[in-house]
Amino acid sequence: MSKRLSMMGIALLVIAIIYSACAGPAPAPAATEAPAQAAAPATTEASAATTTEAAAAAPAAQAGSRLDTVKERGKLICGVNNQLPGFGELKADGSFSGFDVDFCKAVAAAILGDANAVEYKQANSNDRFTLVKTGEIDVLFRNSTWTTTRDSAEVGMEFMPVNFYDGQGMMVRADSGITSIEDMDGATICVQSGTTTELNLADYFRARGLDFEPVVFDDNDKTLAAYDEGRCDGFTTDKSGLVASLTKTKDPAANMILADTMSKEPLAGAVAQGDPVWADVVRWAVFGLIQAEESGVTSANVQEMLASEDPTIKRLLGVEGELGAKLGLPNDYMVKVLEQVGNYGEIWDRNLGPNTPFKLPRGLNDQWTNGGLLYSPPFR
Ligand SMILES: N[C@@H](CCC(=O)N[C@@H](CS)C(=O)NCC(=O)O)C(=O)O
Repeated sequence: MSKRLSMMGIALLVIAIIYSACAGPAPAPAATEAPAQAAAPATTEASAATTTEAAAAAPAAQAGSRLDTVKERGKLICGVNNQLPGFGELKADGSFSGFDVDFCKAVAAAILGDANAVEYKQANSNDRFTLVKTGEIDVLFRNSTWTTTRDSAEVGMEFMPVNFYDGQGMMVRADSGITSIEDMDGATICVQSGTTTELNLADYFRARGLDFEPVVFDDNDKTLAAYDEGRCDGFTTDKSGLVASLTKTKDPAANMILADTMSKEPLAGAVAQGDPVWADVVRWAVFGLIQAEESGVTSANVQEMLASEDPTIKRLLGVEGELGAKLGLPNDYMVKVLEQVGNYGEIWDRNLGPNTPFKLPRGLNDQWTNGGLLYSPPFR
């Protein structure tokens, strides 16, 4: 009996050692989420505060929201792509342009009344979330897919409303005889690291019992160049990225994008977890762009619309109610955004629409009233 008890004692001791060994590293993930817990109950804070990162986060929480930092600084620091025509591109004159870039401008106009008050920082597929988390950038608008892991404490992103519903696709040479991914058993495929693309590729081929050989690079230009030089049978990325990249191939007509959609890629802006005031500002700037399109308010008619009798438009433009003030913004924040940047549809048309090389159909990125997925919660 006593032997059995002492065996139980040893077992309990072993469990305790294992538990404490496991408990040792546990604060690490908590620490990464520490800013998110700033306003959480004291018990959560207490455990997180045992870590250096949590301690470092404490003054930031006391200092207030990043909204104040941006106002004091007088400019927004926005992480964008530099290699993706139509979405985020660094031009020869040093300026950035594209669909995502215009969302940076909208947020700057909402807060500072000036769409040009933005410092752009190039964010690549491997450093983008670190830049957000360390606070080097205030917000990321860079064709980034909202996933569970990225949204979790581990990566620590707070995703904004989806600004582009995308899916992964495949580019192949037009004369390859390939008509669908099912024809690509044994293919070599150029793919970029640090992306959902790389993970989906493996899932998609494995699920269909197809073999492939990935050829991996750390940026889009290198990945595309390798494909264009004939080192790969296929080049895979988000379909938005394929359309943009096609324009950069030596002979766009010699390539084609297959119809297959390999994944869901809801692309969205992201801010760091733990600053709900900041997240709401960015979130309601994006929703404002979407609502304005639904309500028919544009850069051209926004001044006339100030006299609209439509209650949603009145609240959106700050003619009635205090919605801006509730967010820590001027009540007419959306007037500034719309005057200087336009609504979601105008941003789309300017960067991706019929008068651009991309001519993208709205598809899922149409308003819910037109059968798409764009849907702003009510402005009230
Ligand atoms: N949406 C995917 C893919 C994003 C991504 O990084 N795509 C590549 C290929 S289109 C890109 O933008 N590369 C630009 C660069 O390397 O700077 C993700 O969030 O992981």
